Amino acid sequence: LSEKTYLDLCEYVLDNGHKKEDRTGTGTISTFGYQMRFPLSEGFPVLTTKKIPFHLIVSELLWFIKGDTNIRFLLEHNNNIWNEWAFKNWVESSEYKGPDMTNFGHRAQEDASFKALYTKEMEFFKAQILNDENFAERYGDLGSVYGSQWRAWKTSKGDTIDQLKEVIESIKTQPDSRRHIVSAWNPEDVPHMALPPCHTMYQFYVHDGKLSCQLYQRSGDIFLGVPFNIASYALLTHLIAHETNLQVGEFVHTLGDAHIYTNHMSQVKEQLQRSTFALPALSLNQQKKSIFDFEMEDIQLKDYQSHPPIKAPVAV
Ligand code: UFP
Repeated sequence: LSEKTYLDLCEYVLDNGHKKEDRTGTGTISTFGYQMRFPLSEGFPVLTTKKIPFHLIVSELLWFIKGDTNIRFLLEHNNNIWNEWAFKNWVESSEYKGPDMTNFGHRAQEDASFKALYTKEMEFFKAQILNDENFAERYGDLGSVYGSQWRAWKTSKGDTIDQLKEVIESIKTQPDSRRHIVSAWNPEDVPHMALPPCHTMYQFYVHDGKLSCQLYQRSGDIFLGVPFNIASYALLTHLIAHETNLQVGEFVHTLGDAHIYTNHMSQVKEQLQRSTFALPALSLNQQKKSIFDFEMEDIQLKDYQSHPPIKAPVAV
């Protein structure tokens, strides 16, 4: 059962995790090195023990696949998951004339009156990104994020490599290859990045007419991040299997620092009390062939039944 694989990870870290401080100052319990296997033919591995907003996973993945790095596309799809990174560019620019937003992430969690100010500035920022193309070009672009690493990796010669297109081509032409890899980790960029890639690389494997994918994730927030990451890479595997005329095999998820934040403990325990529902199925528009042509409405979950969401603070 796919979901049990995730719930086992939660239990494993609750039982074996050691206390570890982290960059955000929140504190975690953590273990190093953990692997999960999700047989994708058993159903689509989205959690049923809490509701996962699947549309956010779809729009974010389509954004990566397009090679887009501007949050405008995400906002057009009501997806706010990358807003803070772009907002930071704006409030740190000389063009910004509003109230001081230094350290806005922490302050919004701790101070209700600051949170009201911040929310107002963020709403203004989002409206500007959507309504003013020029503003969006100046402040909506996140630069080195997955879209550029996957589709336009910068080389020392000054040109770019489309890793995603090349890996799809190599799956089609040399399925047995052991080199079907997409890398997001660029040691030259890392020192200047606010968030170095969590999904450092992934590899595909073809056997018996089935496509499998393994992700190496250097750091995983087990309660909030990992459930999204599982669904996202499962979807990517389905899309690439669709384009390459293969069935889906397994998604193998390898975690480096696998941690539960100390302020997520009660939420994890609550979730572990819940029973699972049968996994939903994924339905892809069969008229579309290339993954580069897929749009939101071409990707649907059928019969997704789940328990309600569980709220938890994001570590910032
Ligand atoms: N994180 C995830 N999945 C993601 C993502 C971030 O779990 O897709 F982008 C979590 C892991 C960690 C934090 O808790 O975000 C990143 O912090 P750090 O760079 O210090 O590992």
